[in-house]
Amino acid sequence: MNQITTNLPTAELQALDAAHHMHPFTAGAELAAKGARVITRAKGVWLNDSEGHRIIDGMAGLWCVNIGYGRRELAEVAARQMEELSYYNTFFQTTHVPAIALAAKIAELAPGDLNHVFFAGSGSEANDTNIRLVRRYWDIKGQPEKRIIIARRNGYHGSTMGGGSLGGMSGIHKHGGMIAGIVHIGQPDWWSEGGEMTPEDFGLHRARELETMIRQLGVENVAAFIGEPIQGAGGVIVPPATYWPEIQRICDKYGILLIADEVITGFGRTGNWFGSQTFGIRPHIMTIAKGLSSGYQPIGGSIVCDEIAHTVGKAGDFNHGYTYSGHPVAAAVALENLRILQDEHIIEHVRDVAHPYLAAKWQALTEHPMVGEAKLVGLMGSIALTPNKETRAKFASEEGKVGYRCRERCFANDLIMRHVGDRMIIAPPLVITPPEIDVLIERAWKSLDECHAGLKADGMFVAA
Ligand code: PXG
Repeated sequence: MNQITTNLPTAELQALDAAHHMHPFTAGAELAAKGARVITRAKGVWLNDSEGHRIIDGMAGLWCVNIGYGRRELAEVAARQMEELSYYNTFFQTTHVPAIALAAKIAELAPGDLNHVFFAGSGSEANDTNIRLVRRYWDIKGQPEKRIIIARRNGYHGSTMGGGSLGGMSGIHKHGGMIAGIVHIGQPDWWSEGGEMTPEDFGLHRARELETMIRQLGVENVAAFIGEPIQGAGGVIVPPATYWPEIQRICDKYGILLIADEVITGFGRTGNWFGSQTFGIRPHIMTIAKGLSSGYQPIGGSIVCDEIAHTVGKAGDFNHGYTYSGHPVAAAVALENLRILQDEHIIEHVRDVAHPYLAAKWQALTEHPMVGEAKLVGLMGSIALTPNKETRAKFASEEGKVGYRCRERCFANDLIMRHVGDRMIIAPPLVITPPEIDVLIERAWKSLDECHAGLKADGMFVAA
């Protein structure tokens, strides 16, 4: 076979891709017919594809490239680490400096007494760790029947069996089933599900489903509650201000462990180091991944509070771990990423520059005839597409069709803005500058205009 490089014609790369590469969350046959977009290079917030397009990445890859693409420092750290110690495990009473340094740094950054890190290779793996960890904790406490974890419909916690079961997406449950001992309550999505309630009342209403569920199951059977501070993959659903304080109150009242899944909201995305700080959540465990290394290396983990770490640590072996837990190259790269986030004041940039600049322009999108609400926390935003803003109506077409059409226009205009159902979402690299925000917004307006015109021409701008 010829060597496969970026010099091959796009069509040839696409044919090879279709022949041998199974893509995540993708209809293989449909993609094979269409051909995947081939991304070749990236720098800062800009992607290049094999056809010479220069695309602005409004999604930071998959919500992960917080410091932007192409930072040489991380490449140098990786190369140095590979030469010095390319791999060693952290099982069997051994350790190495990158894992020590990264765990200590994370403990310093994390709030409260979240002082201990169990490393994984991804967010999904970390959530699988969490399931086993909270059950093990209650076992040791002499309450082995406390096993059930309460999560939320339309939450996302990964796609391993554990992560996929914690998530509340029926499409995932249908492919392979669910593990036992996980139940779901409603999500705090006021726009779609709030009806006539005020957002504040609806936030309380949805939080109190947790209390109802705990009582129904019996508190003696419930181990933990897990939630994303802001649902990401579910459509950037920002909960009403009343929601998290009420969830916290209920977890405190019943002594239920609280797991904040910070895979997206961690490491600056919401304008603080962690989304829990933005929403005043005091979790016992945080799930982390993505922004931990800005996606330069696959690494995730669980940040664990003193009580759980000490209890589990004193009780003998915790029979759990991954070959790549605390991988030295991934850990060294993550540490360098955290140094850059801190030394270059990137979180301050989000809070004081990028968020305020984008917020005004993002809010102005609601003046577009098909945009209902606009939400933006830090650099995590969504807009709801609707044929009628007053009634918050859904489109007559199947949910997601309009969103898909809008995303296609964005792609055509060299903007990566995703759709989840009929919401459009963004989460650009945290280093995005005001002039780059101008480009993003200009392309978003153009794409919305084109989508709107297309819907009207096709008789699709109608309410259900
Ligand atoms: N928790 C949360 C909150 C996530 O967003 C995971 C766990 C799982 O992480 P890994 O590293 O195992 O993928 C995620 C991942 C999307 C999309 O379509 C979102 C994620 C992954 C893939 C696609 O928005 N989030």
